Amino acid sequence: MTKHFDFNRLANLLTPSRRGFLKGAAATTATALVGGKAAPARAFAYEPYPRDDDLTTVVTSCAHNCGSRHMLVAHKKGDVIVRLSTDNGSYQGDAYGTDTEEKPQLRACLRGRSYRLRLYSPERLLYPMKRVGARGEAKFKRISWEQALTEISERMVHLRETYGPTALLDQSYAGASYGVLHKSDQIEGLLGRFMGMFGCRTNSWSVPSYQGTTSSSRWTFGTIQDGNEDDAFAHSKLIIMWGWNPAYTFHGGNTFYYMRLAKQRGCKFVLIDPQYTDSASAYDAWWIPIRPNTDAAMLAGMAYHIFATNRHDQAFIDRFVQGMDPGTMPEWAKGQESFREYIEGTSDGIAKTPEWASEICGVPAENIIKLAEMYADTKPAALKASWAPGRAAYGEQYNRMAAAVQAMTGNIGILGGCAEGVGKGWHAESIAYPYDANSNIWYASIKSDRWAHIVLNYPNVSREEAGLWPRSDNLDGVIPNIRGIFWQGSDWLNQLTNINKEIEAIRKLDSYGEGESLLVCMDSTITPTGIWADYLLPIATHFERHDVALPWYKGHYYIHRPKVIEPLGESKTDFQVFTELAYRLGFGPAYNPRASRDYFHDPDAVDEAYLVAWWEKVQSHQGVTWSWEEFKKRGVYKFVLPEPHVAFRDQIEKGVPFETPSGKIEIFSTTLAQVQDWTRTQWGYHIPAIPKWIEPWESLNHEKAKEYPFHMITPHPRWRTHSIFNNIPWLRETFSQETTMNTADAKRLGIVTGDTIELWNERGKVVTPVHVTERCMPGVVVLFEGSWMDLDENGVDRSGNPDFLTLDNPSPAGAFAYNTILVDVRKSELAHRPGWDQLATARSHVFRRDY
Ligand SMILES: Nc1nc2c(c(=O)[nH]1)N[C@H]1C(S)=C(S)[C@@H](COP(=O)(O)OP(=O)(O)OC[C@H]3O[C@@H](n4cnc5c(=O)[nH]c(N)nc54)[C@H](O)[C@@H]3O)O[C@H]1N2
Ligand SMILES: Nc1nc2c(c(=O)[nH]1)N[C@H]1C(S)=C(S)[C@@H](COP(=O)(O)OP(=O)(O)OC[C@H]3O[C@@H](n4cnc5c(=O)[nH]c(N)nc54)[C@H](O)[C@@H]3O)O[C@H]1N2
Ligand code: SF4
Ligand SMILES: [Mo]
Repeated sequence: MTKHFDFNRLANLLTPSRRGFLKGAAATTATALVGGKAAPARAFAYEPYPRDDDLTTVVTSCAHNCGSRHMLVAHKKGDVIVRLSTDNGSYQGDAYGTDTEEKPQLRACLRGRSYRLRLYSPERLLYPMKRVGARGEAKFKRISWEQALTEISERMVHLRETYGPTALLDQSYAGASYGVLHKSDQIEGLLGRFMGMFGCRTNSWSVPSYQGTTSSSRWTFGTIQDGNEDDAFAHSKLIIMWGWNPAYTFHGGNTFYYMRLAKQRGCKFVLIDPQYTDSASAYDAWWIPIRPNTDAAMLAGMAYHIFATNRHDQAFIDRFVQGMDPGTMPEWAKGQESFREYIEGTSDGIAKTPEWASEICGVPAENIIKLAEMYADTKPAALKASWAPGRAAYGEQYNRMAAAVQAMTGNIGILGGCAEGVGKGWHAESIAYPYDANSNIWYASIKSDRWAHIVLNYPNVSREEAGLWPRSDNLDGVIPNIRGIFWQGSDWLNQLTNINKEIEAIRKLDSYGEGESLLVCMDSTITPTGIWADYLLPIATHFERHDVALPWYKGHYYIHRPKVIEPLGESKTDFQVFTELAYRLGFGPAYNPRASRDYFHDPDAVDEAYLVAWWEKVQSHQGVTWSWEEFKKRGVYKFVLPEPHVAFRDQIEKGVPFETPSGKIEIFSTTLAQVQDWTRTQWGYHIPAIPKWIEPWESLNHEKAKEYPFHMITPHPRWRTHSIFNNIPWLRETFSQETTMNTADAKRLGIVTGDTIELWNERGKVVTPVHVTERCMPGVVVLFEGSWMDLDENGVDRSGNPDFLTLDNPSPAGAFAYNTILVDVRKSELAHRPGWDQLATARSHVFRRDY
């Protein structure tokens, strides 16, 4: 410990009222410091309901990887938030109630509005904790920051010196991606910078959300900025929601508002989904149920019909597209198979007719034809190809096939059309901390959900199995010897595929003996992942630190996030923890150039300086005239764009080249066509140069369906952000973690709504209540991702987390196969456990008990 590191100062960080409360709690009668004098403390809950003018109002935002970013307005008394409200149109300085097409309100959903319960939840981590039982046994004791950071830094050095520069795995993810300063992320995150500078980091390169889409968008358009802003939807005449349910799964903050405008203007809606969704019922959509993961085949059938009836836009194709047909193949690839030849079967003898597609996807051929005609004949039409169908084995082929159909109808770069894809829209200025040559240094980079496979099979793992990203030095192809994991802004043990295999990998790490591996979880609450860690570090939430919020893929605004309240307990920001660890490991000043060692105790001035410098970039790049002080006063800055932002407008209207090697929309990919040795690419295995239908590993068409007759899909829950908010009582009242299944299937199995069922395959078994409905097609079961795993003594997950059933093989382009799952189902006597404690929702005894 250095002399700068003075833990006694912690006491000073506690606010007067909280210090008073603690003091009061120590004496038997509770007291609080009021005006410096001790007075009897009164819990707010028992006070008369405070009126608005008794409270201080602070504008901030909601957070996390939730599909949007809305305003939250905190109303506080002293240092306690007693109410949360949201945008009312007035905070930017406009009249109360302002809510226009150009400048809509950023009104929070139920998750955001219940955030106070997450802040003050019994699961909140307040102190550093150290494991005292076996891993996963959930026995921890409170320790000091000094002890935690000393032990962690010593163990880090030991692992790096003994097992080399790939021994520590970075599993930072998007829990805190959407702030400019306190960031968790695979590429831009604070952890990546910390571990890279430390000289020991295996990175994880594939994105669970949409790696199939990312690969597809990069190959096809050369960028993932292929999204329009949501107001563009208001100008569509036809919106095809392909595996897209924005009523549940947010994809932007005001999507539904703009879709309603489209509806009012006469837009037609179609849904392609194994389940009939609330989005479909809201817009009276034509529902086309489809066998899961067969979307690429259906799109191929549509392409066939569009070509066959000459409905394609040949002028658009000739001008903007590479490889759509023999005439648009590049010189160097003349004679290779173009998309049209594949679709017509000139190359493989199989014409991808609607009848051919119908056999695979279960949609009647006449419906495929009708949809193809609707899409090709309606201008402009938005085929919104969302991510879930691509979150599957060979998911990238679905996304590429959708891009081909979007391109052949000329629906790209025009208002009311749609080229998404990944769908990132307006470009935000996203980083306030130093992002430079020291950031994102890595010594190995693996496909994210291969870590357990690598640990279990080390060193007998091929580079293609690991999905190793190529390097140009002597670490190229070296399989990482993973000995430790840092979880920051991720609950990945609960959220990656095949959890039982992950648990086996942790057991393998255990077998190396005490001190030879290290699991650290940094979070603001105890999480299912944290239960398996050696150290739990309490992280201040975005209410307790200074930052600016970014929109999530869509939206053009910034929301100021002041420090609304002081950090609860002993919590610190991620940036404080990494900076202090970096000082202990010898690179503190380089890691956080604006900070001194004192940052661990007082981060405010440094954070402000980073944010001011960031605001200067915003002012110079984005034409904002407000001063930083004005922004802080108002709390939100909404840009008013001169016209709706439409991806690739300049390419189509002004002839600006696409960012692909050929400068065209590449349906025939230059990159893929030129690969010599697939094992030397990060993909590892062959990927065709044009989009093709490839049978997934598991589906209703597969042999295995005889043994496991149900295809499970695992969408995102409306009432949670992945695993976040699982413990919130208010939200609990609105949902149940249940399986949805079709009436005919249920009848055959003697199951009715409210029964408990078990679902299993060779990877695991889970228990949930069941909801029987006609809204789910036969042969399919729907179970939402993100429940907090809760294993019983027989290894059955009583919470109903579908990731006990998913397969950890990533698709060649890196897509996670989260929706490629066959299972069997039966009625069960086992009890479902919807939370760690159904009534209190709390696992707080885990760390409140005295070990
Ligand atoms: N079966 C199935 N599984 C899936 C999916 C699916 O479709 N099906 N979807 C996948 C997808 S798309 C995703 S994106 C992943 C999400 O996987 P995760 O990112 O692991 O999920 P979250 O529950 O959002 O976990 C984020 C964690 O970050 C913490 N956190 C939030 N803010 C901060 C902060 O400022 N600092 C720190 N240190 N921690 C913070 C939160 O408390 C939370 O525990 O799940 C994947 N899992
Ligand atoms: N409320 C809420 N919103 C969120 C999130 C959240 O956790 N909660 N997470 C955010 C994140 S990180 C992400 S990645 C996005 C994910 O966004 P999406 O991938 O768009 O969302 P999902 O909910 O997984 O699935 C959307 C629809 O696809 C359908 N579907 C599943 N498999 C198939 C298939 O094989 N074919 C077809 N045609 N349809 C299929 C499902 O039934 C569902 O109705 O959502 C974001 N928004
Ligand atoms: S959509 Fe996301 S940002 Fe908006 S209120 Fe809900 S949880 Fe918060
Ligand atoms: Mo995601």
